[in-house]
Amino acid sequence: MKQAFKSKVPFILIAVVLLWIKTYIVYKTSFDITIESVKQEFILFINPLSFILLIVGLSLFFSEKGAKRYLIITSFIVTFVLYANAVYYRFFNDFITIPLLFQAGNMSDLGGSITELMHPIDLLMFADVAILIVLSKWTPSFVSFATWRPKVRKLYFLSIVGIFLFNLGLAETERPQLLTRTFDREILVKNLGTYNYHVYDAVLQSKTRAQRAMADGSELAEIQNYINANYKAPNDDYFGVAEGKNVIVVKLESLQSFVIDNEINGEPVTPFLNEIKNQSYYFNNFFHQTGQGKTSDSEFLLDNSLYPVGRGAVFFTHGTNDYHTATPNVIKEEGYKPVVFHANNKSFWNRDVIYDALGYETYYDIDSYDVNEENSVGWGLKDVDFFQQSIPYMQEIDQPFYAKFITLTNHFPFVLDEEDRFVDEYDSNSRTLNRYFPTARYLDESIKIFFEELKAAGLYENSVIIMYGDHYGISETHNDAMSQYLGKEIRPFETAQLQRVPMIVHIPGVTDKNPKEFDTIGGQIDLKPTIKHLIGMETKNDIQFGEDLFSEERSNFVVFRDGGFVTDEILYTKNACYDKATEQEIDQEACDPFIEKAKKELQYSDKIIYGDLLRFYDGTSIQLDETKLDENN
Ligand code: GP9
Ligand code: MN
Repeated sequence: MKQAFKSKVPFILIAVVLLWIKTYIVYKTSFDITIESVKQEFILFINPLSFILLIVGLSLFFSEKGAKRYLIITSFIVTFVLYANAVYYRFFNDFITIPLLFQAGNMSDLGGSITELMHPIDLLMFADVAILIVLSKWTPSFVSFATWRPKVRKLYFLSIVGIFLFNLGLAETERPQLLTRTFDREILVKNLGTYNYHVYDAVLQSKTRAQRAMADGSELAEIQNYINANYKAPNDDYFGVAEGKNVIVVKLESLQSFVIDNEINGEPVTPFLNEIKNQSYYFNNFFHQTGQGKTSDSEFLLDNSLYPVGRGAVFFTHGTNDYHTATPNVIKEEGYKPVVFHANNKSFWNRDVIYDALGYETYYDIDSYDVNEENSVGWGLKDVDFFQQSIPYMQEIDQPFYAKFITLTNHFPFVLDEEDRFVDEYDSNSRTLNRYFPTARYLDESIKIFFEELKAAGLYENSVIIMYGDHYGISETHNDAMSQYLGKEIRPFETAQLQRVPMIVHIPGVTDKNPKEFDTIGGQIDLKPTIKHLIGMETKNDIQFGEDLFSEERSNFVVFRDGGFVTDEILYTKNACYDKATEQEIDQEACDPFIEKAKKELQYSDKIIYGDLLRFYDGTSIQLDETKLDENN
C-alpha cells in the first residue's frame, strides 16, 4: 500500500507542471522578451511558478471531486489570460493592462482584426486543460487524488513564499526598485512573470480607482485660489515672440549644468551647446524636479506644470487621468500638431498610454526607426542617427507642430563606440563619471548635427528650439570622483546645486541677435507657462505650479520632489537650511516659511493627480459636473 502511494503522482503537481511549462513555452514563442544572460533566462523560467503554485494550491482546501473541478477550471482561466495576452501582443506588442483593456480606442482598433490574430494552432495552448480533464475522468493508477495532511499543506504554502521571495530577490539584482519604479511592462513580465504582473497591475488599478472615487472636485476651489494668488503675468518683451512657430523641445538625457562651459582633459565637454547658448536665452539656475520616474517625470513636469508623484512614476500610476489641460491638448486648439520622437519601446514608462491622455497625436517610437547593430549602442539607436532619421518625418508633419525629442545615448551606464568618442574618458575611481564625459560630448555633437539638418530641411527658421536636461546623470554615489573633477568637496549643499540642468531657448532671428543669460531660479515645472507665453497663449486660468521664466514678477523659488527647495538666497536640502552666499548651514528659521510653501505645493499637486481633479476643471472656474461624477465613480 505504502509502495503504491509513493509511486503515484499527485494530480495537483501535474496541473502545476503543465501550466508552468506551457507558460514558459508561450513566453518564448508568443512574446518578444529580450534576454541578455543565463540569469535572465533562469528568472524568466522560474517566474510563473509562485503564482501557479498558489492558485493551484487552493484546490487543497476542496474535497476530491471539488478539487478536480477547481483545477480544471483554474487551468482554463489561467490559460485564457495567457492566451489573451498572446493575442493582444500580436497586435500591440505589449502586455494587457487593466486600463488598456477598457480604453475604448485600443479595443476597437483590435476589434476587426481579432479573428485574424487567432490561429488554429493556438488551440494547442489549451492541450493541458484537455489532459487534466482526461486524467480526472479516467483516473489512471499512477495519479493520486488524495488530500494532503495539514502539515504538508503548510509546507507547500511556505515554499511558495520562499519561491516568490527568491524570484523577487533575483529580479531586484537585475532591476533595483522594480516594484516602486515600474519602468516597463516588459521588464515586469520578464522578472516577475505575466501572472504576478497582472496581480500587481490590479492592485495599482484598484488603489488609484479608490482615491479617484473619493474625490469630488470640491478640493479644486482651494487649490485654484492658491494658484491664482501666485499667478505671474508674462513679460511683454517676450510674450508671443515665437508666435506661430514650430515648437521643438529637446530633452537632453542625463545632462547636468556642470558640464556647460567646462572641460575634460583640456577639451570642451559641450562645445556646441556652449556656442548655441550664447545665441539663445540661457538659464543657468534651472533645476530638474524629477523623482523616481526620471525621464518620464521630466516629461510630466514639462507638459502639465504639475509635480510628479513621490513614489513610483506618475506616467504609470496615473497614466489614464484626465489631462485635458496638458500642453499637447491645449496647443492643438491653436492649430499645432503635437508629436513625440523617441527611439524606444513604446510601452517604456507607459508612454503609449499616457501620450494619448496628454494629447500627443503621433508617437514615433522604435518602430519608426531603422535600428541595427551599427547605429545603436547601450540603450539603443544613437542620438545622431535618431535625429537624422527623424527629419523626414518632421518634413511630413503639418506645421506648426509641437515636437518633443527624447535623446538616449547619454544614459547610464554611458557606453559609446570608439568612433563616436570625441574626448577621452576622465580618470577617477568612478567608471560612471569617467565615461559620462565622452557620452555627454557625443550628445552635444548630435545636437549640432540636428541644428544643421533642421537648417538643411528648411525647418530651422520657422521654429523655436527649447532644450532642457531631464535629471542628473551622476548620482551621489560618485561624490568622491565628482569632487576630484570639480576641485571641491561635495557636501549636501553642493549636491543640491548639482541638480541644475541646462535650459536653452533658441529662437532664430530673435535670440541670435539678442542673446541673454538668466540667473533666475527656475525648474522644469516652469516650462509649460514659459512655452505657452512665448507662443502667445495666456495661462491666467491654468492649473499650474510653475511660473513663466521670463516674468518680471517671478518668485525665484524652485521645489524639489523631496520637499527641498532653492530661492535666491537660501537652499534647503535633507532637513538642513543653507545660506547660498556663504554655503554654510544656518538656523532652520530662515527656511521655515518656504518649507511650508514647498509642502503645500507638493500636496496640492498630489491631490490633483490622486483625485484626477482636472476632470472637474473647465478652464475658467470650478464647475462640479454631476454627470461626470456618476460616470466616473
Ligand atoms: C527611456 C528613456 C530613459 O525611454 O527615456 O529613461 P530614464 O531611465 O532616463 O528615465
Ligand atoms: Mn532620462
